Amino acid sequence: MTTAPREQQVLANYKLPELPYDYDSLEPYINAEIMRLHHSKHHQAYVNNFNKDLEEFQEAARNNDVGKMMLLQNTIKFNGGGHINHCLFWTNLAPKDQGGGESPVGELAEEIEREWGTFEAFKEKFNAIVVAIQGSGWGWLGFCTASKRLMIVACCNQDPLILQGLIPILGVDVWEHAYYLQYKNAKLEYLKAIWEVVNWKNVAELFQDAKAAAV
Ligand code: MN3
Repeated sequence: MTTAPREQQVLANYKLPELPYDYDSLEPYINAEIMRLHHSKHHQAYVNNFNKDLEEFQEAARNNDVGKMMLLQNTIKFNGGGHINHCLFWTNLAPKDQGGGESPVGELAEEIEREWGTFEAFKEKFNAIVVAIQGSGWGWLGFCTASKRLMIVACCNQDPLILQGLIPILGVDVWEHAYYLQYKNAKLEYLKAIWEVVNWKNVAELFQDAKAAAV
């Protein structure tokens, strides 16, 4: 296999990001076993497969193999989506002693109240939409670039929210690997618990970035 000049290569060197906290630091809401497996095994697998997909895509592009390039689209969406979704998820969470679970303030809090009345009503609505996902997926709070409003959206598999015209600011992983070892079939209990470790400071920063990007 000949190697293309560097500038012609798709970057296929995505890496698993370090967690900004310890695996056991979200307990008792998410236990250390889940966090260790989720980060070091599941997310790592998305990273590895995404890099492999991109290498194959590059090879297909070099060979002008359009059929192969199109066939790779779904797996790139799946593994690349898995990578970017998890990167966001880790930063959306924080241990209690790093501000996890503290209610949003300022502009983001005002926007949530404008859309859903109260923060409590927002969480209930979010949980109701997300618990209804059939099979694997994600619950999102996203900023719609067209309406310039916040929306709660449920997505299947690893489908990135950006494909629906929304910039994600908070993602909640509702694949079974995210909760089953601790919560078993009680998905709603997991969803109720996760608010205790949401890093609203991070979500507020992403909200500001999304507004700036959508101008
Ligand atoms: Mn996951």
